[in-house]
Amino acid sequence: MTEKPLLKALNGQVPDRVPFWFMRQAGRYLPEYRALRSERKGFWDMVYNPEVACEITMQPLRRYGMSGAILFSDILVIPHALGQKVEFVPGTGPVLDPVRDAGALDALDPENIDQTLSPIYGSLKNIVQALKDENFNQTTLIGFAGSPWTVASYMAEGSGSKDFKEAKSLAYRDPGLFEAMIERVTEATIRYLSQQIEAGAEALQLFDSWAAMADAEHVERFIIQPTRTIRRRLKQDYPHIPVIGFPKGAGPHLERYARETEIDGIGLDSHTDLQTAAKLQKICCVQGNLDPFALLAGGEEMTRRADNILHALADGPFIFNLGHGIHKETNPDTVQMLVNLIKDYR
Ligand code: 1CP
Repeated sequence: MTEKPLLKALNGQVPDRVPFWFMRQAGRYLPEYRALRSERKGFWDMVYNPEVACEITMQPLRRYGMSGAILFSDILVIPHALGQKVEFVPGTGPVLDPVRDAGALDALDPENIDQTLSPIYGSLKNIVQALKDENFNQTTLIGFAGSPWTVASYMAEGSGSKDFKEAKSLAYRDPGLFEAMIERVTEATIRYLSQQIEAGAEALQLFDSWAAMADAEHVERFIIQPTRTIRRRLKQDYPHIPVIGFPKGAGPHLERYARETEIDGIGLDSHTDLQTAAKLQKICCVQGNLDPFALLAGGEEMTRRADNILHALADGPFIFNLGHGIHKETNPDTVQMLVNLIKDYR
């Protein structure tokens, strides 16, 4: 069996060292990322370039030696590979041609996604080699995708949004159409994640960044059910590959999510108190949940909170992470202080 700390934790054990990684650990807070970014034509030009994506994935590891290396890519590659127009507009974020009717949905083709996605499988192969070459033999390669709910929300909305009014309206106005969209994304996601495993991913995370928008019924139908479908189908072919679910903002539904999706680890946002986290730890491995703004601020408040998290959770199956992605103005030296604190715990 494997000895990598992050995989041990996902397997329900307590590793010798506390495993850690940070959402958005590769990104704009790192000067080396900004330097590389300024040389590229755009975001897709980095995501679909296996050399560049590998280099960006490796950048934070060289500084901090995380237990997890997360593939550099984006959750919106799935709509893009399905044939939807997706652009990253500087200063605005992602812009998509919205899918809100049967005609637009029928144009999306889950059979041909590998054509677009194959460079990403190349990135994973490169990362496997780079981890070997640079002696990161305790580091776990994490592949990922967005959850169907979050991805379908971007697809229907056509952009990021504060309230995803268009996507939510569609889910109520035409639940059949919305469900068909979720099903298409689910199929594409299973295929995509299977290929990521074939290319070297050792663990997977499903980002459900907009889980908080779903009402209780939608949580069941559009979040828990499709997540369980993904988990079960992957388990059939790849029983040893663990899956972390990150249902951000799912508060009152966390326990049901953890039990009913059959995932191996649950990513917790910073709203989750540590007693709740400790209860969830009886169901599966927990991951989280320092507020990225506490990391941005640094200092004593950050230290105290990180210590509290470690003392509450690190003696069970646990992966230290943030409650959401690193803020782009975070000082890399503060990240180093946090890393030292985690490494000193055990
Ligand atoms: O440099 C830039 O301008 C691009 C910024 C950027 C980066 C660094 C985007 C655009 N995506 C990424 C990489 C990325 N995205 C990773 C890489 C691995 C790592 O964590 O280091 C991952 C896992 C994602 C996942 C992702 N993309 C999510 C889920 C996680 C989260 O933050 O909630 C979401 C919601 C997206 C959509 C997206 N992509 C990019 C932006 C700015 C957004 C958010 C758009 C919005 O809702 O306004």
